Amino acid sequence: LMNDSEVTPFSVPGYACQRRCTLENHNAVLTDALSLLAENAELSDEDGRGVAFRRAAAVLKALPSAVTNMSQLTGLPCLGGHSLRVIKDILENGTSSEVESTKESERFKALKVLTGIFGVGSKTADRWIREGIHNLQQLRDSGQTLNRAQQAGLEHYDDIKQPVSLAEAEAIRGIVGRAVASVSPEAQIVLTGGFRRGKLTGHDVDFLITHPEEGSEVGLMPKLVSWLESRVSCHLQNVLLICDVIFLLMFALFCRFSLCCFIDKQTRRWRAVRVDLVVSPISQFAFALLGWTGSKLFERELRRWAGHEKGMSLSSHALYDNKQGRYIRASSEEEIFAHLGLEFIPPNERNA
Ligand code: TTP
Ligand code: MN
Ligand code: MN
Ligand code: MN
Repeated sequence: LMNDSEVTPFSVPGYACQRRCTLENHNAVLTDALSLLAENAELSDEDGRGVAFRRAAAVLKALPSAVTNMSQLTGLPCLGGHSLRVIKDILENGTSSEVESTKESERFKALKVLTGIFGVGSKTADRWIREGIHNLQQLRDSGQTLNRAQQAGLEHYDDIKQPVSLAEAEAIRGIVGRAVASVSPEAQIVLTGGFRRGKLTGHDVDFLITHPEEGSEVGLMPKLVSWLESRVSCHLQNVLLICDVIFLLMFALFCRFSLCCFIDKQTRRWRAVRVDLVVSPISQFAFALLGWTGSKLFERELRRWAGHEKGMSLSSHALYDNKQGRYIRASSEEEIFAHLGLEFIPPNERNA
Protein backbone atom coordinates (compact mmCIF):
# COMPACT_ATOMS: atom_id res chain seq x y z
CA LEU A 1 0.00 0.00 0.00
CA MET A 2 1.54 3.32 -0.92
CA ASN A 3 0.94 6.68 0.60
CA ASP A 4 1.99 9.14 -2.10
CA SER A 5 2.08 12.64 -0.60
CA GLU A 6 1.69 14.02 -4.12
CA VAL A 7 -1.90 12.89 -4.24
CA THR A 8 -2.89 13.82 -0.69
CA PRO A 9 -5.55 16.43 -1.45
CA PHE A 10 -5.18 19.86 0.13
CA SER A 11 -7.90 21.05 2.43
CA VAL A 12 -8.96 24.64 3.15
CA PRO A 13 -12.11 26.24 4.60
CA GLY A 14 -14.63 27.72 2.15
CA TYR A 15 -14.41 31.42 3.01
CA ALA A 16 -11.22 33.45 2.63
CA CYS A 17 -11.96 35.12 5.99
CA GLN A 18 -11.55 31.70 7.66
CA ARG A 19 -8.06 31.25 6.22
CA ARG A 20 -4.67 32.66 7.16
CA CYS A 21 -2.93 33.87 4.04
CA THR A 22 0.45 35.60 4.25
CA LEU A 23 2.25 37.20 1.31
CA GLU A 24 4.12 33.94 0.77
CA ASN A 25 2.50 32.34 -2.29
CA HIS A 26 3.59 28.87 -3.43
CA ASN A 27 1.39 29.01 -6.52
CA ALA A 28 2.18 32.40 -8.04
CA VAL A 29 2.14 31.16 -11.64
CA LEU A 30 -1.37 29.77 -11.22
CA THR A 31 -2.70 32.69 -9.18
CA ASP A 32 -1.23 35.25 -11.61
CA ALA A 33 -3.03 33.50 -14.45
CA LEU A 34 -6.36 33.37 -12.61
CA SER A 35 -5.94 36.99 -11.46
CA LEU A 36 -5.43 38.11 -15.04
CA LEU A 37 -8.67 36.39 -16.08
CA ALA A 38 -10.38 38.01 -13.07
CA GLU A 39 -9.07 41.40 -14.11
CA ASN A 40 -10.26 40.88 -17.68
CA ALA A 41 -13.74 39.89 -16.45
CA GLU A 42 -13.91 42.92 -14.13
CA LEU A 43 -12.81 45.25 -16.92
CA SER A 44 -15.51 43.73 -19.14
CA ASP A 45 -18.18 44.37 -16.51
CA GLU A 46 -18.56 40.66 -15.72
CA ASP A 47 -18.22 40.95 -11.97
CA GLY A 48 -19.62 37.49 -11.24
CA ARG A 49 -16.95 35.81 -13.33
CA GLY A 50 -14.34 38.12 -11.85
CA VAL A 51 -15.20 37.11 -8.29
CA ALA A 52 -15.19 33.43 -9.24
CA PHE A 53 -11.61 33.72 -10.55
CA ARG A 54 -10.55 35.82 -7.52
CA ARG A 55 -11.95 33.18 -5.14
CA ALA A 56 -10.20 30.39 -7.02
CA ALA A 57 -6.90 32.31 -6.91
CA ALA A 58 -7.35 32.95 -3.17
CA VAL A 59 -7.77 29.22 -2.48
CA LEU A 60 -4.48 28.49 -4.28
CA LYS A 61 -2.71 31.33 -2.43
CA ALA A 62 -3.68 29.69 0.86
CA LEU A 63 -2.14 26.30 0.02
CA PRO A 64 1.00 25.30 2.01
CA SER A 65 2.93 24.18 -1.08
CA ALA A 66 2.90 24.20 -4.86
CA VAL A 67 0.22 22.27 -6.75
CA THR A 68 1.85 19.67 -8.97
CA ASN A 69 -1.05 17.35 -9.70
CA MET A 70 -4.74 17.99 -10.39
CA SER A 71 -5.68 15.24 -7.92
CA GLN A 72 -4.38 17.41 -5.07
CA LEU A 73 -7.26 19.80 -5.76
CA THR A 74 -10.03 17.28 -5.16
CA GLY A 75 -12.58 18.67 -2.73
CA LEU A 76 -11.16 22.19 -2.57
CA PRO A 77 -13.80 24.95 -2.41
CA CYS A 78 -14.30 27.71 -5.01
CA LEU A 79 -12.59 25.91 -7.89
CA GLY A 80 -15.10 25.93 -10.73
CA GLY A 81 -14.80 24.13 -14.05
CA HIS A 82 -13.32 27.13 -15.81
CA SER A 83 -10.62 27.74 -13.20
CA LEU A 84 -9.78 24.02 -13.10
CA ARG A 85 -9.32 24.00 -16.91
CA VAL A 86 -6.89 26.92 -16.64
CA ILE A 87 -4.94 25.22 -13.83
CA LYS A 88 -4.81 21.93 -15.75
CA ASP A 89 -3.59 23.71 -18.87
CA ILE A 90 -0.74 25.34 -16.93
CA LEU A 91 0.24 22.16 -15.07
CA GLU A 92 0.34 20.22 -18.35
CA ASN A 93 1.67 22.80 -20.82
CA GLY A 94 3.35 25.46 -18.70
CA THR A 95 0.92 28.12 -19.91
CA SER A 96 -2.79 28.62 -20.45
CA SER A 97 -3.78 29.46 -24.00
CA GLU A 98 -6.77 31.44 -22.73
CA VAL A 99 -4.58 33.55 -20.47
CA GLU A 100 -2.02 34.14 -23.20
CA SER A 101 -4.60 35.17 -25.79
CA THR A 102 -6.36 37.45 -23.28
CA LYS A 103 -3.06 39.10 -22.42
CA GLU A 104 -2.36 39.73 -26.09
CA SER A 105 -5.83 40.90 -27.05
CA GLU A 106 -6.11 44.52 -28.23
CA ARG A 107 -9.22 45.05 -26.16
CA PHE A 108 -7.61 43.89 -22.90
CA LYS A 109 -4.50 45.98 -23.55
CA ALA A 110 -6.60 49.07 -24.29
CA LEU A 111 -8.80 48.53 -21.23
CA LYS A 112 -5.71 48.21 -19.03
CA VAL A 113 -4.08 51.36 -20.35
CA LEU A 114 -7.22 53.48 -20.20
CA THR A 115 -8.44 52.31 -16.77
CA GLY A 116 -4.87 52.82 -15.56
CA ILE A 117 -5.69 56.54 -15.75
CA PHE A 118 -6.77 57.74 -12.31
CA GLY A 119 -10.51 58.52 -12.48
CA VAL A 120 -11.27 56.29 -15.47
CA GLY A 121 -13.43 53.22 -14.90
CA SER A 122 -14.30 50.33 -17.20
CA LYS A 123 -17.47 51.98 -18.56
CA THR A 124 -15.64 55.12 -19.70
CA ALA A 125 -12.79 53.05 -21.13
CA ASP A 126 -15.27 50.87 -23.01
CA ARG A 127 -16.97 53.92 -24.53
CA TRP A 128 -13.63 55.34 -25.63
CA ILE A 129 -12.58 52.02 -27.17
CA ARG A 130 -15.82 51.95 -29.16
CA GLU A 131 -14.88 55.43 -30.40
CA GLY A 132 -11.51 54.10 -31.56
CA ILE A 133 -9.38 55.30 -28.62
CA HIS A 134 -6.92 52.59 -27.56
CA ASN A 135 -4.01 54.44 -26.01
CA LEU A 136 -3.00 57.66 -24.26
CA GLN A 137 -1.91 59.47 -27.42
CA GLN A 138 -5.21 58.70 -29.14
CA LEU A 139 -7.01 59.95 -26.03
CA ARG A 140 -5.01 63.21 -25.97
CA ASP A 141 -5.67 63.73 -29.69
CA SER A 142 -9.37 62.91 -29.45
CA GLY A 143 -10.44 66.08 -27.68
CA GLN A 144 -12.54 64.04 -25.21
CA THR A 145 -13.73 66.09 -22.25
CA LEU A 146 -11.92 64.91 -19.14
CA ASN A 147 -12.96 65.71 -15.58
CA ARG A 148 -10.47 67.08 -13.05
CA ALA A 149 -9.48 63.67 -11.74
CA GLN A 150 -8.94 62.28 -15.23
CA GLN A 151 -6.88 65.30 -16.30
CA ALA A 152 -4.61 64.82 -13.30
CA GLY A 153 -4.55 61.08 -13.93
CA LEU A 154 -3.46 61.54 -17.54
CA GLU A 155 -0.85 64.14 -16.62
CA HIS A 156 0.72 61.92 -13.93
CA TYR A 157 0.13 58.59 -15.68
CA ASP A 158 3.72 57.29 -15.50
CA ASP A 159 4.19 58.26 -11.86
CA ILE A 160 0.94 56.67 -10.79
CA LYS A 161 1.73 53.43 -12.62
CA GLN A 162 5.01 53.17 -10.73
CA PRO A 163 4.59 51.28 -7.44
CA VAL A 164 4.86 53.21 -4.19
CA SER A 165 7.56 51.90 -1.85
CA LEU A 166 7.15 51.42 1.88
CA ALA A 167 9.72 54.19 2.42
CA GLU A 168 7.63 56.59 0.33
CA ALA A 169 4.49 55.53 2.17
CA GLU A 170 6.16 56.24 5.51
CA ALA A 171 7.43 59.62 4.29
CA ILE A 172 3.92 60.56 3.17
CA ARG A 173 2.59 59.29 6.50
CA GLY A 174 4.94 61.72 8.24
CA ILE A 175 3.66 64.66 6.22
CA VAL A 176 -0.02 63.80 6.48
CA GLY A 177 0.54 63.07 10.19
CA ARG A 178 1.99 66.55 10.76
CA ALA A 179 -0.86 68.11 8.80
CA VAL A 180 -3.43 66.19 10.85
CA ALA A 181 -1.74 67.19 14.11
CA SER A 182 -1.83 70.85 13.05
CA VAL A 183 -5.52 70.96 12.26
CA SER A 184 -6.59 68.64 15.09
CA PRO A 185 -3.91 67.85 17.73
CA GLU A 186 -5.61 64.78 19.21
CA ALA A 187 -6.58 63.16 15.93
CA GLN A 188 -5.02 59.80 15.13
CA ILE A 189 -3.80 58.55 11.77
CA VAL A 190 -3.18 54.93 10.74
CA LEU A 191 -1.72 53.42 7.61
CA THR A 192 -4.20 50.86 6.23
CA GLY A 193 -4.49 48.98 2.92
CA GLY A 194 -1.74 46.72 1.63
CA PHE A 195 1.04 48.31 3.70
CA ARG A 196 -0.79 47.34 6.91
CA ARG A 197 -0.90 43.78 5.57
CA GLY A 198 2.89 43.80 5.28
CA LYS A 199 3.25 44.59 1.58
CA LEU A 200 6.47 46.39 0.64
CA THR A 201 4.93 48.20 -2.34
CA GLY A 202 1.47 49.43 -3.26
CA HIS A 203 -0.48 51.17 -5.98
CA ASP A 204 -1.43 53.88 -3.48
CA VAL A 205 -1.13 54.81 0.19
CA ASP A 206 -4.23 54.38 2.35
CA PHE A 207 -4.80 56.36 5.55
CA LEU A 208 -7.55 56.23 8.13
CA ILE A 209 -8.01 59.22 10.42
CA THR A 210 -10.13 59.44 13.55
CA HIS A 211 -10.53 61.55 16.72
CA PRO A 212 -10.90 60.15 20.27
CA GLU A 213 -13.90 62.40 20.88
CA GLU A 214 -16.98 61.44 18.84
CA GLY A 215 -18.02 64.33 16.58
CA SER A 216 -14.65 66.11 16.64
CA GLU A 217 -13.75 64.41 13.36
CA VAL A 218 -16.48 66.41 11.57
CA GLY A 219 -14.97 68.92 9.15
CA LEU A 220 -11.49 67.46 9.57
CA MET A 221 -11.05 66.46 5.93
CA PRO A 222 -11.61 69.90 4.34
CA LYS A 223 -9.38 71.51 7.01
CA LEU A 224 -6.67 68.97 6.33
CA VAL A 225 -6.79 69.49 2.59
CA SER A 226 -6.67 73.28 2.80
CA TRP A 227 -3.85 73.13 5.38
CA LEU A 228 -1.80 71.01 3.02
CA GLU A 229 -2.52 73.28 0.08
CA SER A 230 -1.76 76.58 1.85
CA ARG A 231 1.30 75.31 3.69
CA VAL A 232 2.77 74.00 0.53
CA SER A 233 2.31 77.13 -1.53
CA CYS A 234 4.04 79.33 1.09
CA HIS A 235 7.04 77.03 1.28
CA LEU A 236 7.27 76.48 -2.42
CA GLN A 237 10.56 78.33 -2.90
CA ASN A 238 12.30 76.46 -0.10
CA VAL A 239 10.70 73.17 -0.83
CA LEU A 240 13.86 71.23 -1.51
CA LEU A 241 15.49 72.49 1.68
CA ILE A 242 12.71 71.75 4.11
CA CYS A 243 12.07 68.04 4.16
CA ASP A 244 12.79 64.81 2.42
CA VAL A 245 9.49 64.84 0.71
CA ILE A 246 6.86 67.54 0.66
CA PHE A 247 3.49 67.92 -0.90
CA LEU A 248 3.24 70.30 -3.76
CA LEU A 249 -0.45 70.00 -4.08
CA MET A 250 -3.17 67.82 -2.78
CA PHE A 251 -6.75 67.87 -3.79
CA ALA A 252 -9.66 65.83 -2.59
CA LEU A 253 -11.54 64.07 -5.35
CA PHE A 254 -14.83 62.29 -4.79
CA CYS A 255 -14.56 63.60 -1.22
CA ARG A 256 -12.03 61.05 0.02
CA PHE A 257 -9.83 59.90 -2.82
CA SER A 258 -6.86 62.13 -3.45
CA LEU A 259 -3.85 62.46 -5.59
CA CYS A 260 -0.79 64.11 -4.16
CA CYS A 261 2.49 65.24 -5.60
CA PHE A 262 5.73 65.59 -3.75
CA ILE A 263 9.38 66.11 -4.41
CA ASP A 264 11.63 63.18 -3.81
CA LYS A 265 14.72 64.80 -2.35
CA GLN A 266 17.03 62.00 -3.42
CA THR A 267 16.11 62.14 -7.07
CA ARG A 268 15.06 65.83 -6.95
CA ARG A 269 12.15 64.86 -9.12
CA TRP A 270 8.46 65.47 -8.77
CA ARG A 271 6.55 62.33 -8.07
CA ALA A 272 2.77 61.90 -8.01
CA VAL A 273 1.29 59.26 -5.74
CA ARG A 274 -2.27 58.18 -5.11
CA VAL A 275 -3.36 58.69 -1.55
CA ASP A 276 -6.67 57.48 -0.12
CA LEU A 277 -7.73 59.43 2.93
CA VAL A 278 -10.68 58.27 5.01
CA VAL A 279 -12.01 59.98 8.12
CA SER A 280 -14.05 57.90 10.53
CA PRO A 281 -15.88 58.76 13.77
CA ILE A 282 -14.34 56.84 16.68
CA SER A 283 -17.56 54.79 17.13
CA GLN A 284 -17.02 53.34 13.65
CA PHE A 285 -13.22 53.20 13.75
CA ALA A 286 -12.85 49.42 14.18
CA PHE A 287 -15.19 48.80 11.23
CA ALA A 288 -13.34 51.32 9.07
CA LEU A 289 -9.96 49.85 10.04
CA LEU A 290 -11.13 46.34 9.18
CA GLY A 291 -12.83 47.55 5.99
CA TRP A 292 -9.85 49.53 4.69
CA THR A 293 -7.12 47.01 5.49
CA GLY A 294 -8.20 44.55 2.80
CA SER A 295 -7.41 42.58 0.83
CA LYS A 296 -10.40 43.35 -1.36
CA LEU A 297 -11.30 39.68 -1.58
CA PHE A 298 -10.87 39.22 2.19
CA GLU A 299 -13.34 42.09 2.71
CA ARG A 300 -15.79 40.68 0.23
CA GLU A 301 -15.61 37.29 1.90
CA LEU A 302 -16.12 38.81 5.36
CA ARG A 303 -19.32 40.44 4.11
CA ARG A 304 -20.44 37.22 2.42
CA TRP A 305 -19.75 35.26 5.61
CA ALA A 306 -21.64 37.82 7.69
CA GLY A 307 -24.66 37.75 5.36
CA HIS A 308 -24.88 34.08 4.48
CA GLU A 309 -23.65 32.42 7.66
CA LYS A 310 -24.61 34.88 10.40
CA GLY A 311 -27.59 36.87 9.06
CA MET A 312 -25.64 40.09 9.61
CA SER A 313 -24.66 43.02 7.40
CA LEU A 314 -21.07 44.19 7.66
CA SER A 315 -19.78 47.45 6.16
CA SER A 316 -16.83 49.71 6.86
CA HIS A 317 -19.20 51.70 9.10
CA ALA A 318 -21.09 49.11 11.15
CA LEU A 319 -22.27 45.56 11.82
CA TYR A 320 -26.03 45.03 11.81
CA ASP A 321 -27.82 41.93 13.10
CA ASN A 322 -30.67 41.39 10.63
CA LYS A 323 -32.67 39.03 12.90
CA GLN A 324 -32.40 41.08 16.08
CA GLY A 325 -32.80 44.28 14.10
CA ARG A 326 -29.97 46.08 15.87
CA TYR A 327 -26.45 47.39 15.39
CA ILE A 328 -23.63 45.59 17.18
CA ARG A 329 -20.95 47.81 18.65
CA ALA A 330 -17.27 46.99 18.50
CA SER A 331 -14.18 48.95 19.48
CA SER A 332 -11.55 46.65 17.99
CA GLU A 333 -11.09 44.35 15.01
CA GLU A 334 -10.83 41.42 17.45
CA GLU A 335 -14.35 42.16 18.72
CA ILE A 336 -15.75 42.25 15.19
CA PHE A 337 -14.27 38.83 14.34
CA ALA A 338 -15.69 37.51 17.62
CA HIS A 339 -19.18 38.87 16.83
CA LEU A 340 -18.94 37.17 13.44
CA GLY A 341 -17.97 33.85 15.05
CA LEU A 342 -14.60 33.91 13.28
CA GLU A 343 -11.11 33.29 14.59
CA PHE A 344 -9.15 36.56 14.60
CA ILE A 345 -6.90 36.89 11.54
CA PRO A 346 -4.15 39.52 11.90
CA PRO A 347 -3.60 41.99 9.00
CA ASN A 348 -0.50 40.22 7.63
CA GLU A 349 -2.55 37.05 7.18
CA ARG A 350 -5.40 38.75 5.30
CA ASN A 351 -3.61 38.63 1.95
CA ALA A 352 -6.30 36.56 0.22
P1 TTP B 1 -6.62 49.35 -2.26
O1 TTP B 1 -5.83 50.53 -1.88
O2 TTP B 1 -7.28 49.39 -3.60
O3 TTP B 1 -5.80 47.99 -2.23
P2 TTP B 1 -4.56 47.53 -1.37
O4 TTP B 1 -4.09 48.62 -0.47
O5 TTP B 1 -4.95 46.26 -0.76
O6 TTP B 1 -3.51 47.22 -2.50
P3 TTP B 1 -2.41 48.23 -3.11
O7 TTP B 1 -1.17 47.91 -2.34
O8 TTP B 1 -2.28 47.85 -4.55
O9 TTP B 1 -2.89 49.63 -2.92
O10 TTP B 1 -7.76 49.09 -1.22
C1 TTP B 1 -7.50 49.00 0.17
C2 TTP B 1 -8.73 48.55 0.89
O11 TTP B 1 -9.72 49.54 0.85
C3 TTP B 1 -9.33 47.31 0.23
O12 TTP B 1 -9.63 46.37 1.21
C4 TTP B 1 -10.60 47.78 -0.33
C5 TTP B 1 -10.93 48.91 0.63
N1 TTP B 1 -12.00 49.79 0.21
C6 TTP B 1 -12.05 50.46 -1.01
O13 TTP B 1 -11.14 50.35 -1.82
N2 TTP B 1 -13.13 51.22 -1.31
C7 TTP B 1 -14.14 51.39 -0.43
O14 TTP B 1 -15.11 52.11 -0.72
C8 TTP B 1 -14.06 50.70 0.84
C9 TTP B 1 -15.13 50.83 1.87
C10 TTP B 1 -12.98 49.94 1.11
MN1 MN C 1 -3.76 50.58 -1.20
MN1 MN D 1 -6.64 52.55 -1.81
MN1 MN E 1 -19.46 54.33 2.86
